[in-house]
Amino acid sequence: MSLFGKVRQAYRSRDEKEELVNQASLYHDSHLPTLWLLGKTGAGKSSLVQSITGNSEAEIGKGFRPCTQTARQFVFPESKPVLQFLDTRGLSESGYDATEDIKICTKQGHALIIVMKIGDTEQGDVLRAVQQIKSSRQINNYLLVHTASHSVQDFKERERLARFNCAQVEQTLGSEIASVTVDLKLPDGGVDGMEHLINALSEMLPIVAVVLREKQCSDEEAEKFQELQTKVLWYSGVAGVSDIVPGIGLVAVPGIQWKLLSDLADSYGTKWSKKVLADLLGALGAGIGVRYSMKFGTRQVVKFLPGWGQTVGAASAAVMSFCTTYAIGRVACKYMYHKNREEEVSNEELRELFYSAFDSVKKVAGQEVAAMAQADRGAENACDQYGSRGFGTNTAGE
Ligand SMILES: Nc1nc2c(ncn2[C@@H]2O[C@H](COP(=O)(O)OP(=O)(O)OP(=O)(O)O)[C@@H](O)[C@H]2O)c(=O)[nH]1
Ligand SMILES: [Mg+2]
Repeated sequence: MSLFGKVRQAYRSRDEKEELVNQASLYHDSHLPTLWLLGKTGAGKSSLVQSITGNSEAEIGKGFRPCTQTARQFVFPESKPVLQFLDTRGLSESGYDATEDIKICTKQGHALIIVMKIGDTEQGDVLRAVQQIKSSRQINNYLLVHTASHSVQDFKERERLARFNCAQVEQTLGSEIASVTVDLKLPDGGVDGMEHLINALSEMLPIVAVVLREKQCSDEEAEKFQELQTKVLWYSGVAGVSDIVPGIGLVAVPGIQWKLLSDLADSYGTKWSKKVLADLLGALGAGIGVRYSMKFGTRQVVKFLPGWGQTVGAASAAVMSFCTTYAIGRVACKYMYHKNREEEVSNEELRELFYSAFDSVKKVAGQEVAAMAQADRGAENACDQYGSRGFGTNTAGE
């Protein structure tokens, strides 16, 4: 885009800015990191989603939306989602064609979870689908989950059966596959092997570790943030997305960060005034560059952060937008929590929290942005492409 175009864009009207933020949200929500579940009917796919998300069977059933002829999507959480499950049906109908489902999965970071009930060695249809997915070369992360482990009491036999199915899949893939053994419905209502499963999923999609891994909160303030964390991640993702397209972030990122702060303020039963916001940003200090982020967009902030200045590409700006938005959200929560209680928090403490929050999502941001850039074959291409969908920067006649 020409310099003139960029400058014009920075002076867009409020409605236009709002529209850009909406476009970024829509784009984000249709490119969520995806866990794709593949398995025979009754293998335990829905039970797995249920165990991972903590949603009830009924909620899962209601939350699934058809997205292709053979797959349904379940986004998590339902509002402001940061992750989605793709549940494949129709495997037992001969001639399952995974092409459409592969397309959905290549839009973002993704992993294929092959679900097999332990002892069910008849896996021809599943293996044929795995073969097709492998041939597409679009999916790099695979995990095999053996379910209903407790239905085989003898431990050695359980291992033997798991190894048998593992070998079948490895033969199809032509490489080793990570696997975990779980039981999603123990007689007492419990689950076995969940921690291993979440760890394995986290290896493939870092967002899983942040959103779904159980955390020990050090105090009440951290607990309160925990409840809001997924929401903060959603805004961060939207900010990152908007910076993938050159120039958009300049307008949209400050707007998204402002929306995040307003949304969080509602949760703490408070409101931002100019003075309070200036107080918080002042506490963080110019070195962090938040002030610049709110005012000029993250691309400019890159210059102020040590170590980032050299690589001001669309991707690094997007990672910056993601991490900065998350860190602002984290710090704002702590600030509001203590302000409500009329307690003092030192600037030093806020600054340290900003940096640690920033670092804690670098991996997530990097993976999301890399996957997006890969899906769109580079930011410049993406710009042209979104232009035709109304996500672009120039309108007719400009
Ligand atoms: N004991 C036990 N039962 C399980 C386990 N996983 C699934 N089941 C049961 O198996 C049945 C089918 O599980 P679902 O999760 O609905 O299977 P699905 O793969 O979603 O099946 P479709 O939706 O038909 O493709 C349900 O009655 C579950 O309770 C498990 O790990 N242990
Ligand atoms: Mg199901």
